[in-house]
Parts: sequence; structure tokens; C-alpha cells
Amino acid sequence: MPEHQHHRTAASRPLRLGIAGPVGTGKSTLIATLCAQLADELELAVVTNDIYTDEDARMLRAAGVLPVERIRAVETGACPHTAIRDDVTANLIAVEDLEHAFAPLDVVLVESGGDNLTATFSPALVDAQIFCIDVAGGGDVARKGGPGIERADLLVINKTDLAAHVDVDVARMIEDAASVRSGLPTLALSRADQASVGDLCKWVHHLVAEHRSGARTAVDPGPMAPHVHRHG
Ligand SMILES: Nc1nc2c(ncn2[C@@H]2O[C@H](COP(=O)(O)OP(=O)(O)O)[C@@H](O)[C@H]2O)c(=O)[nH]1
Ligand SMILES: [Mg+2]
Repeated sequence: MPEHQHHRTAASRPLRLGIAGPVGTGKSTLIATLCAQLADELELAVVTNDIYTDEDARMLRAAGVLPVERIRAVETGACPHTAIRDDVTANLIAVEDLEHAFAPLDVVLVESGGDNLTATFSPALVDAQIFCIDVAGGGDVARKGGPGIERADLLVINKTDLAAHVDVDVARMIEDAASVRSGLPTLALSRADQASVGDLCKWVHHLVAEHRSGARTAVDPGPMAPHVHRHG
């Protein structure tokens, strides 16, 4: 069976960590923050997914947090969720290219194209995934659930620095998330809150250790909500 069909992590290769969530919730920024914070301790590379462009990759290259050649863009076409879920070939090729070109890497971060609130990564592509929502999307989002919110390995409630401006109670949002997540972790994050950034880094380090020890098995959060692919 080819390696990518195993859902059990092979500790001989880097951890593959997906970041999914709706457009604008701060996925690229979260990746830039992780790169800036972890680059001294871990060897990193990034794959971005955009519908028609390589905008996220360009943003991350411009951020100067990683050597530009460690950031690859996959252009997904009309349905970005397909490329992280149903046919992950283009993403796997990009991930494996990076893993060979910059071996030995510790972590490859994969950003989803983020066209849909419920899109999640296939466990054939990533070993673990973060689902990212933000307070600007409204306090109800966490309670509404969906596969990413309920079953991603980490739920990030991002941009907590904006909570007061949009009348959102972050503590309440965390409680709502906890009530649908069966004990899985939730993190309130802001790039302006260094303690929260530290907690995010701690979570990644823990995950890397778990991956290296072979103790980790990728869990599928489940498919996205029913939807129609329009052709033509
Ligand atoms: N106030 C605030 N803005 C943020 C934060 N993180 C990201 N943003 C902004 O949110 C917007 C979308 O961020 P981006 O990372 O491109 O989101 P993506 O579409 O999910 O990749 C940008 O204008 C960011 O500067 C945060 O912690 N606080
Ligand atoms: Mg982005």
C-alpha cells in the first residue's frame, strides 16, 4: 500500500499539519506567526492552496519568515476543498517535493483554500489539522458546529483582539466550542497576544513530539456538508 494511504503516521517523515477554515479568518497570518516563532527550533516548509492565484504564497514569501523556496503554491481550480479532501494528489506532490528538497524537515504546514465553512483535510494529506474561525465571524459560529469545528485536532478562535469591537464574548465562544468538541482543545488566539501565540507554539511542539514517537494516528474529522459541484 502506498505510504499516503496509511493513516498511521510514519515518524520517518515530517509532520504534515493542515490549517483549514473560512477565507479571512487568519490562516496565512497564523502560518506566518508559526514560522516566525518556530524557525529557530524546527525546519519548516509551507504549501498554500488558492483557487486561481498564488496570493497566499506570495504574502508568506513577502512576510520574510521562511526562505521563499520553502513556500509552494497549489492552484486548485474551482473547488478548493476538493484539493485537500477528495483528490489530494497535487498537494501530496507539493508536500513530498518540499520534503525531498529540504530534508530533513520537521513540519510541513498546508493552508487550505478556505472557500467553505465546513471543508476539512483528508487524513491522507495531513497528520493533524487546525480549524480556524475568528470572532469577526460572530459569536454563534462555534455553536453551529460542523466537522472542522467539532473534530479538528485544534480549534482556533482567532483575532480575539477584535472581540470588543464586534460585541463578541470570547469566553462564551470557547464554552460553546467546548460543548461540541468532546474534549478536543480550543485556543483563543490573537497575533497581538504573545501568551496565546506561545500556547499555539507549545501545541505544535507537543504534536511534533507525538509524531516522532510514532504515537499519533491521523483522525478524519469527517466530510463537509452536502454541496453541489457546478460544471461547465
Ligand atoms: N485584528 C487582527 N487581525 C488579524 C489577525 N490575524 C489576521 N488578521 C487579519 O485578518 C485578515 C485576513 O488574514 P489572512 O491571514 O490573510 O486570512 P486567511 O484568508 O484565512 O489566510 C488580514 O487583514 C490580517 O491582517 C489577528 O490576530 N488580529
Ligand atoms: Mg490565506
